[in-house]
Amino acid sequence: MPSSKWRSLAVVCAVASAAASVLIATPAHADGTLRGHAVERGKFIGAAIATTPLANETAYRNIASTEFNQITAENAMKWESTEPNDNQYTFTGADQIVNFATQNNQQVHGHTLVWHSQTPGWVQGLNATNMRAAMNEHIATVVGRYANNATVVSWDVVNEVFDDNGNMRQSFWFNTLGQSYIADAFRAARAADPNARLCINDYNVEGINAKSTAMFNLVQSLRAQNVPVDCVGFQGHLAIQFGFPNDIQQNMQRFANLGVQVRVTELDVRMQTPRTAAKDTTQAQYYTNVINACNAVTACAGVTIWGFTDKYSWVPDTFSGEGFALIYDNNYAVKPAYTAVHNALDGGTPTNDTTPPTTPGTPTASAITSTGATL
Ligand code: G2I
Repeated sequence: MPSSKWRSLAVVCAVASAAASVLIATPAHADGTLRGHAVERGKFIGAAIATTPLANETAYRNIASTEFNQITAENAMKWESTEPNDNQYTFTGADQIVNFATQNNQQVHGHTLVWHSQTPGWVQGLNATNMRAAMNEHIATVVGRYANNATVVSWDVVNEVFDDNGNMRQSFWFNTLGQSYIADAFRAARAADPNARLCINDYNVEGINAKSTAMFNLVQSLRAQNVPVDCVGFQGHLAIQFGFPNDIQQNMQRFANLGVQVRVTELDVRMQTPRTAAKDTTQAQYYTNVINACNAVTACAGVTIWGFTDKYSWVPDTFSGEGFALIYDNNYAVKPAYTAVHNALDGGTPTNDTTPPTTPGTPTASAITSTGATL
């Protein structure tokens, strides 16, 4: 299903891939950015970006622009940010993210349209008729704003619709509108931007369990009813003390077999404090495992990390006594987890290869196709 947005990505990838293929001539696995190696694989590597450090810190901007080819707004596109009052829209933060991405040849995944959290009280108190109208109008306005913007390619249409047991979450959306709000939201998003890829997103669905099976059944059912669900997002908020979901690849593949794209949307791997070298090693292995799983599933478009520096991670604010979940430390130094992501994308293991680089030749034509690289 070609679209202007998806075609434009193919061009981006072809250009970036040509540049990246020059990098291959440098010492094996020793350098290259995450995004360079991701493009070679036809995948994206992304980060959630916060608007305040983006505006204020050069180091933050430099890493955000050079290492990642995909961005998700950590908070700036949520309902409370974009429509804090009924029909009063503010796109300052959202536009800041989108403009940064455009300048840096990155693509934006819109997060998120319909969620029980970070949605203003005025929405939560509406009656059913007015709530459904407000939801449809919000989606039409927010998605519509970027419908002709080639940078914004996909949306989390609904977020976290299940509770931890895999039942429908008893949110104000569900309690007021019933389950039909989910199909309505997807249809409204498709109407607002026929070319955007539309995702359902949740946490604790990385492995095969009751919740991911409920997600599987819902996606299958929605698609059987021609509801335009294009993609499933596995958030990937992992913790080393809980073990790794070793069936993540198998789980992603069963969704892929439904015909949807899959992606890891909010990856981080927290640990209990204090941080130790041993915990860093375990954390790095988790990052490796996730990237390897995405690499192994053709329908996996890429992996987005939920931030990149521990300095701005949401984890310590939410989980007392836990942290250090990301791939750069508080001072923007790379951690073993960075090297893990790098090498898993690069496809090799670290070597001490000191062979001088060969003279770069003419880059070969990119093998990336629009299908293989579709975000
Ligand atoms: O909770 C982790 C993520 C789970 N999946 C959906 C994501 O959207 C969610 O992201 C987090 C952000 O990383 C936090 O930054 O969502 C939180 C809200 O549920 C965000 O936290 C909020 C704080 O609660 C607010 O106090 C703060 O004003 O961030 C706001 C902006 O810094």
